[in-house]
Amino acid sequence: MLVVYNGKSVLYQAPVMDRSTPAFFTDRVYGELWVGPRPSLEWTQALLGVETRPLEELDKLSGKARVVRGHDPRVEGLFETDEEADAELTQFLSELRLVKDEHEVAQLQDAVDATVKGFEDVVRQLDRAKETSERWVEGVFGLRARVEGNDVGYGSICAAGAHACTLHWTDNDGPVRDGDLALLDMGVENHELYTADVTRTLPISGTFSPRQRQVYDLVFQAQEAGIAACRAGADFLDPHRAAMQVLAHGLVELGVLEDAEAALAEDQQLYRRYTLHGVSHMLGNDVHDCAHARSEVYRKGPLQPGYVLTVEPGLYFQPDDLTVPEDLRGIGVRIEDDIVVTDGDPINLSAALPRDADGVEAWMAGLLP
Ligand SMILES: [Mn+2]
Repeated sequence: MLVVYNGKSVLYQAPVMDRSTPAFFTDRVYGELWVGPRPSLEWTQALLGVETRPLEELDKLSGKARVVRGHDPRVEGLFETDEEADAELTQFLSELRLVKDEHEVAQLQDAVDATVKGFEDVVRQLDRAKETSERWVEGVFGLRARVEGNDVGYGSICAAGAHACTLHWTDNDGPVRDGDLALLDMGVENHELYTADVTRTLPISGTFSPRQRQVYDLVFQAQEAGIAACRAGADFLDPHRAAMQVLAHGLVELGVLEDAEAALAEDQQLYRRYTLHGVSHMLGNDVHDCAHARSEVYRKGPLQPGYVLTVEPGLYFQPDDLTVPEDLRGIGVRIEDDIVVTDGDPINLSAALPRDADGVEAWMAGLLP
């Protein structure tokens, strides 16, 4: 636990419980017999450059403090706290993380690079997934995540066929069939715990059908518009607005909506039946980073250089939705990339994974068994 007092930081850490102490045998949380060797206080202090003291000294602290709640009830009980002041601290910490420095962007790139390898692994093993289920995809990606990084950053969504229309499909127990699409939303969390968040929607056979390609191209165009809108000074919501304009007009061409402008009207928003979610969230140590930042500095604020956010438009035609042409039902497409806002053009950290339909097919052709 980190305590900040008058600008000075002290880290409280459980001491080493080696053979010199009975806790070696008895402490299931820190005892080395149970969990293996752990860093000493001196080691942590040298690594982080922060004064480090034994955890039990925490009990000597008391008085008024602000506490990040929800982690350790014992710590919450040590101090006189105020709910509003605590919430303010959590919010402050979230807002400190909005702008990423060079090191953090490099960490996110590292997480994305491992994620790209994971997607390649999955395509190489699509034949095994066809013999088994979506779980093969989840497992293959999870292997890469554990070997290259710390873990997956969030439960992988491996959604073949109509499962793509379930936004958080994580059961991943369905069949993987030629002719269907597979919507794969997966990200590696690297060793410094920064996570990627990438989605590709792949034709399982390696080739889009004409109708699938129509939907895919539309989502791609929407994403292009969204990424182009990721400019410093623009509203955080501008990428969303740009993508929704494209999707609403495209839905008319697909025969789903009759009038794009009417559908986009503030009191109508009919397109949302098929777009379902916002296009962007911040990315960092958490997949939905900075979640406690005030709305006026995050969702309703401007984009700033150093922001890293996702751009992830999608279209989802539920298999039982009678408002869409029959041949679209059960198709779900999302394309998601991780974008850095700069003083100039946005940088796509996940550009190594092709996004356009031709690029995806060519990339798959080079990997499929
Ligand atoms: Mn996302």
